[in-house]
Amino acid sequence: MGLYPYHIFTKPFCQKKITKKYGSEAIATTIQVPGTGYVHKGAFVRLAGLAQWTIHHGYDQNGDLPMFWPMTFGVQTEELESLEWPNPGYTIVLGSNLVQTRLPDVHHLIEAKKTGKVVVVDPDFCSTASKADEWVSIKLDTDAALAPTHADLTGSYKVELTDNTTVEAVTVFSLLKEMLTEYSLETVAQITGAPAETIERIAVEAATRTPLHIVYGPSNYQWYHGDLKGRALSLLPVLTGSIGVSGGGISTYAGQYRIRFNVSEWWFPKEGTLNWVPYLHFLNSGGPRYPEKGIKAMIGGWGNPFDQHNMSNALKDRSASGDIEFVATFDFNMTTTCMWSDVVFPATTWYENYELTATILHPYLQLQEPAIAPLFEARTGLALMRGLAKRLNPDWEALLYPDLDDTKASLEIIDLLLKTGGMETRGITLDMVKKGPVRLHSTAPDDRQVPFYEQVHDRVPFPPPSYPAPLPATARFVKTGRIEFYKDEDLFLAEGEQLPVYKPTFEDTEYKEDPDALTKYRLRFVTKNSLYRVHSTHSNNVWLNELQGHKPKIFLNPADAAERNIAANDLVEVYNNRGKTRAWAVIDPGCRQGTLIFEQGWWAKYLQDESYNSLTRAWIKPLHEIYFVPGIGHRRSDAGGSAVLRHG
Ligand SMILES: Nc1nc2c(c(=O)[nH]1)N[C@H]1C(S)=C(S)[C@@H](COP(=O)(O)OP(=O)(O)OC[C@H]3O[C@@H](n4cnc5c(=O)[nH]c(N)nc54)[C@H](O)[C@@H]3O)O[C@H]1N2
Ligand SMILES: Nc1nc2c(c(=O)[nH]1)N[C@H]1C(S)=C(S)[C@@H](COP(=O)(O)OP(=O)(O)OC[C@H]3O[C@@H](n4cnc5c(=O)[nH]c(N)nc54)[C@H](O)[C@@H]3O)O[C@H]1N2
Ligand SMILES: [Mo]
Repeated sequence: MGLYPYHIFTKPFCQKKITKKYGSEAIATTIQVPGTGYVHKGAFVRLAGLAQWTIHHGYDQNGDLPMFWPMTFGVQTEELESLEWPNPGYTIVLGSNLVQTRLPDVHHLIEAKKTGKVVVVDPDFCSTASKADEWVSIKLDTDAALAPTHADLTGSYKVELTDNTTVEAVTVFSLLKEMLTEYSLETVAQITGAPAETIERIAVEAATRTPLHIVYGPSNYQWYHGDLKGRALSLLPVLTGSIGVSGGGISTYAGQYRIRFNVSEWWFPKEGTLNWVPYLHFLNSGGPRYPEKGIKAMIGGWGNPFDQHNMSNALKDRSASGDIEFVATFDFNMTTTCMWSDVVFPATTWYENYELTATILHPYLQLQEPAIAPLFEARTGLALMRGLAKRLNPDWEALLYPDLDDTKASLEIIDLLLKTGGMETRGITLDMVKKGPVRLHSTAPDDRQVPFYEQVHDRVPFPPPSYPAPLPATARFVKTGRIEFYKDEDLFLAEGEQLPVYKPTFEDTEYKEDPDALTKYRLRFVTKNSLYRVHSTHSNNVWLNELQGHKPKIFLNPADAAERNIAANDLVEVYNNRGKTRAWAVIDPGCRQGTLIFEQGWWAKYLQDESYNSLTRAWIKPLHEIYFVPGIGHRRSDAGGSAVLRHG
């Protein structure tokens, strides 16, 4: 049957005990990003629904949710596929290190230099900057001020209302132009620290060499006001007519979130109910959907939250104090999270199981096939959920293919997903994916991944659907059915954010809480992704660690180093009010003054048990609470939640 042997459950999985004491929603599960595993991650979601556990979505857990998308376009996220990268006339990459973080695809970006131009805007001379036609260094978190405009859509009009009264209305563009008078070239140069001449020249080039493609990277939007930056940057492709066309638009390349077709049949059985709770509400022990008696048990896979997630120290403290009573982890590496777990379920790797994947850069369905049988006691996610269901409730077990072995059940589920996936999977069969990757269908010609093609060419109202949410759950974000740069809800007005303005870093968060932080801590800590790891995965790979001299590194500008008497290769401590970490110094003139860059992902055991994530803090921006639809299925239509950032 492929179920786990009983001895793995010897410390009894105490779901029954916790449920009795606190209710089933006190057990929280997480599956990280959906796109890399529709079958086994789906099994977790399915049982979570049946058992009525709480579930967290990877999108806000990681801070990867780009909030300008729902605010401006009414979708969760969109992007050009990498096959479109050679097509723009002009590409501006703002804070996305594609050479490292999209390594297998980046040759397509290099192609774009042949017929177009590639500009990288980044406070760091990162690998992508080194390959670009031009690098513009700006101060951290000032991108919103950079986004300029062109065009004329101004004017004021008399508009008759349904009650026959007449009001004077001005266009959004007029308001925007008025607001932009505050952002003269000189002011923008001063805010961003980039030369006025460069800003002006790039603005003219971008406007005249269309289609324009903006790549707005996760690290850049994972700031408190990342939504404002995204709303401002969206203006550029919109005003230059670069939306809905091949090679144009704005793209955000974070993790593999995008659910590319309807997964409801497998993920959301009608017998179940899912209680989606934002991960930050869990960290803050509160929020609109936080279970009344709290979250007392965690059961997770595909992640290492005790190193990798915001406020990992809070998680450790709560586990140590007994507030979190039980942690179970499903992994094939003995990570820091496994060390903190009561039970570790040995998981299969991608070489040992069947799985169906389809990711954001690649609109293809791909079948993972086992190269070897599972080693030792390793089992798949489906086997784990079947093992738990068998011991918990025969009714739940009955909905998890009890009569089939693990391989047969996995293939049956893939077949079901393909048959019920909707327009995107129409005509695609298991036999086809067994032969190789199969392109999903889209509404653009040749099934290409060109966001908003239908909206621009066929005048279909915004937004297109965002799986797995039903359309009304996201359509309510852009009530006009159009791209919205002006937001007139009360909260936007109260915050002065009805138009995309620039707001300085930390003023609404860190400095509000501790005004002294402004003078006490003068360096800004950025934790970028490493070439040698995917987050903390491969942290324990000795060959990759050898390439790094077995040393975690911190990069800083020569002037900042000199001021502090720091020499190359010194072991330094980085600290703030919340915590500290240590690393070896690299003196790097490419790193902008005032910025400190740590390559994240080292397990705690390589950092004397001190975590880079003890310095970070995720603040909840109130506006985000109303603009996030978590992974709700088509069977449910409510929504709510929040997005997060992780820096600062
Ligand atoms: N090798 C590798 N690849 C990965 C990952 C990995 O861990 N390792 N992780 C994957 C995942 S889940 C994600 S979310 C992505 C992350 O992908 P990226 O966002 O590309 O990753 P980072 O290296 O963190 O950041 C890119 C750049 O953003 C810059 N930056 C930071 N703040 C600002 C700002 O305010 N303005 C501007 N203009 N630039 C700024 C940094 O200096 C850095 O050079 O990568 C994915 N790919
Ligand atoms: N300071 C700081 N913190 C960050 C970030 C940052 O840039 N700076 N980035 C944030 C972002 S964008 C993200 S996406 C998160 C990522 O955070 P995590 O998702 O926690 O990423 P990893 O640390 O790589 O942990 C993935 C775990 O899944 C396991 N795994 C891999 N494949 C499988 C599988 O098929 N089955 C099972 N069962 N397990 C598997 C691996 O062994 C590994 O232990 O980190 C966030 N945290
Ligand atoms: Mo991510």
